[in-house]
Amino acid sequence: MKLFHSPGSCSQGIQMLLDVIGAPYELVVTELAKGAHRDPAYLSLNPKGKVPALMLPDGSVLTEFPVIAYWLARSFPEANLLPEGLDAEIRVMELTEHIVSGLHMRGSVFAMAPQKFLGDEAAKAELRKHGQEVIADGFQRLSDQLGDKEFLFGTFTITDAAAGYLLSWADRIGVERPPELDAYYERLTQLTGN
Ligand SMILES: N[C@@H](CCC(=O)N[C@@H](CS)C(=O)NCC(=O)O)C(=O)O
Repeated sequence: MKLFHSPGSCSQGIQMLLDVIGAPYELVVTELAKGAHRDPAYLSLNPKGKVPALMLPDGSVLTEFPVIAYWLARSFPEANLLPEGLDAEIRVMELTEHIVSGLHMRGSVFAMAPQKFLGDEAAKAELRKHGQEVIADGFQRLSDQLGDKEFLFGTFTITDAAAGYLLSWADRIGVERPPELDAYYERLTQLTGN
């Protein structure tokens, strides 16, 4: 497998899953800051021009965080990245999807990069504030879900990898991580060679 990864981006969550699984993989650094995701060679692999992308052993390329994470979990069942049974599994998918599509795409992107959407300074500040509110609310939801468990669903699942990258952005987003998530976040950072 080859992971197309930009350090500090959401692809760090897929890197975490690969490290937890322990299967061999190659890390292909695709730095967003250098525009590597817009390189024609990269676009020929992933026309969406985003990371993460995972090249599978058969040479095909998988994109979209929840989908890559699900593929990894199902392909390496011994890593126990999903709970047993449909009812438990869909709760993991539900929160993973919320973190990626809701909190990341509709919260952190607005808070960290309002200039992608608007030029006017006041409008940008308004959008940043909206993104920060989405994230503050989301962090609280993660805290409620965690409770006194070690990971969001008890044992480590793909949802924790998504939560890990989002929590790593707290400073850049400008929202404080709730202190009750500190030990959990620290636990997550131990899991990856990032
Ligand atoms: N829906 C995608 C989102 C991926 C995404 O937004 N990745 C960001 C990095 S965290 C990216 O590649 N941004 C580059 C860009 O939008 O130009 C997924 O789930 O993988």
